[in-house]
Amino acid sequence: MASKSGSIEHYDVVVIGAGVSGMYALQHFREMGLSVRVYDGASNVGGTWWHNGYPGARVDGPGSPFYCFTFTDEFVKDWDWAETQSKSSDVHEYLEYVADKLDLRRDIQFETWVQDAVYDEATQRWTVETNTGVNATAQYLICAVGALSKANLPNIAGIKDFAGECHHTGQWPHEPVSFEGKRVAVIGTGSSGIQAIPEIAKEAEHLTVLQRTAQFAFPAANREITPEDLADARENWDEFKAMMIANAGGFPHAGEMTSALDATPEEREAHYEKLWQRGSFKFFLEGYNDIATSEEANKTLADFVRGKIRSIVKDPETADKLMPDHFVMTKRPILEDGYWHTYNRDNVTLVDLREDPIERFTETSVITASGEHPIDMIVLATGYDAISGSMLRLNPKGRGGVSLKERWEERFHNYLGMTIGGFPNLFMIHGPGSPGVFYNMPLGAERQMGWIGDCMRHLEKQGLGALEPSAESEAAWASEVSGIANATLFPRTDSWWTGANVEGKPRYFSAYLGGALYYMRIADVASKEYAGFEFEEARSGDDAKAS
Ligand code: N01
Repeated sequence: MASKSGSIEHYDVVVIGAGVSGMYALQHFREMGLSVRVYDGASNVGGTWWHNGYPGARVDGPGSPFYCFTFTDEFVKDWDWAETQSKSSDVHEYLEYVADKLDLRRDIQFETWVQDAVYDEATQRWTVETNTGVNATAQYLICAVGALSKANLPNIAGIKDFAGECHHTGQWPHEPVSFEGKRVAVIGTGSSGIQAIPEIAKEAEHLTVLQRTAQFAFPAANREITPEDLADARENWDEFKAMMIANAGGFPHAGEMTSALDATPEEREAHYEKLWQRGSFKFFLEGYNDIATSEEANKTLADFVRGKIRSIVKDPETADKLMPDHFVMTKRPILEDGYWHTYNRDNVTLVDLREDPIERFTETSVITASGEHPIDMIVLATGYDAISGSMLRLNPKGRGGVSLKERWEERFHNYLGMTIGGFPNLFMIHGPGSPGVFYNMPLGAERQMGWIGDCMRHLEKQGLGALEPSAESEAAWASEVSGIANATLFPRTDSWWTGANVEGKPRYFSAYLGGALYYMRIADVASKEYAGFEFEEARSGDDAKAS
């Protein structure tokens, strides 16, 4: 039950973040009969979908209608998706609809930034302090803080002196941003940049793309969702759901089971061409099974895509600059809608920063080694301090006042991607050590929350007050995560998956790449009475709250 003593409110569960995961956390723990309070610094639900309103922002994955909550059939039956790669604003509308349907807002405090979260060993409770002066305690702290929410802002000489508008894609203003008649520079050619660049180019007087790493991008093949598609999804929802649960990425696809190297070059070319024409994530969900594990197989697909780029981009020098040279798929695969064609426009210049690095910004320009580019606006599509960054920004203090920054100085220690030794009763959603960004995120959040809820019930039934992983189970989990990753090509490329995009960050591949295996592993731990955890007897709840 929620209660109040002085200026402190008491709950069973405090959730930080009202994005997709935090929204579901609220619903799930409410259904369990627990008192829940959610805090979010934004003024609305949606998390990443609230902040990413940049031009061209869309679900860049297999998309609608399968990027959604699945815990009730009601939303599937009720909600009409418009396109397969839904616009950011459409996903946000869906999330608002869900928030209204479930009356979530009454338990969410918006515009409230959690400044600190401290564990009290005597009471076995977390205390959170917010910037509004509202403080709360809870037995459980759910960190639904987002895997991609802490912006990576580049520290480039003179950037602070730039006098024009400067926007990061992940902190996009809610007021309209006009590019008309402006000379715009975009830094970054990841998913956000590649979505934004074609849209900005259509409106701006001139667009200068400042590219550090050339990327592979595949046709998004966005299209309208027909009434037949929706009827099919609704009528066969149970079947689709079962496929999503069985699939490694949480989407309704049956994977290809053959090696690229078993096909003849002609067969391979025909297969790749078919997948290219179909677009979306077909290459990853229905492509050959060894693209991410065999250098030789990887090269067949990488060469195919490089050939496509050359065939679309008319100027050979520009095409040369756009040639990616890493293993395809080992940076987050990107979907594009007109990106390659954008370089055929007269108002677009590509600067390859590897050959022509940025020296500095001035009030009105960016100066690279080869000369000065006058600009009126900067768009920073420079990504995120991903996966661990938002947890470290929160920097909770666990047993003995040890901060997460101290605990994670060299490695993001965790068990099952959800719990951290020394931080009892704290659960991360989509954190390091979990499939997180490699899985359909709403579905992943539902499945993690289901496990966490069962774990809380277990504690209650056993009269236990706190749990945390042992050092041995954290070490074993780290080896399991690394063992799976090291069997692939992923760790061999610098990416935000490996932490290489943020200076000083521990450099290793921290996501669990085993797909559906992850959910079997966590279920197995639960079935073995939460093996790998250490428990403490519960102290009296009332005493705990009062002290
Ligand atoms: O960020 P990124 P993003 N100087 O890190 C460059 C998800 N997402 O926002 O590759 C110059 O991928 C950096 O260069 P490099 C999706 O999972 C989802 O685009 O590090 N350049 C890179 O080109 C995605 O993967 C959706 O050498 C600098 C770019 O900036 C993830 O979010 C939409 C630089 C950053 O690319 C992140 O994508 C969009 C510097 N100092 C994104 N610093 C939807 O589903 C960085 N770069 C809607």
